[in-house]
Amino acid sequence: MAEKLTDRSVLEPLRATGWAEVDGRDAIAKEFTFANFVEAFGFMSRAALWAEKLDHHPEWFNVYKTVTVTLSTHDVDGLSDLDVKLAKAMDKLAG
Ligand code: H2B
Repeated sequence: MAEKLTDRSVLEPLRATGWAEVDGRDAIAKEFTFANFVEAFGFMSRAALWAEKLDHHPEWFNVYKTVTVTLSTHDVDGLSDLDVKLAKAMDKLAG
């Protein structure tokens, strides 16, 4: 079971890669932009495998080569370590 983040300092390195806290909600979001739709969809496919592995799933929205991702843990109604893990995995996948 995921646990709500108590140490918010773990968000600091994510801010540096473009993640930002969402207004009015305990969640983080980032917009990823790729060269084209196939690259964007490839990222989503690879991220989906990570999501399954972590049993933790993104909220996301794709328009052409842009993927907007919001991460939050529904089970704890806020951010947990799983959001940090998935955010880091996504940053790696996006290159
Ligand atoms: N994803 C996210 N983002 N938050 C959750 O609380 C969550 C999830 N819970 N994926 C998982 C699945 C849970 O529903 C299953 C039963 O483990």
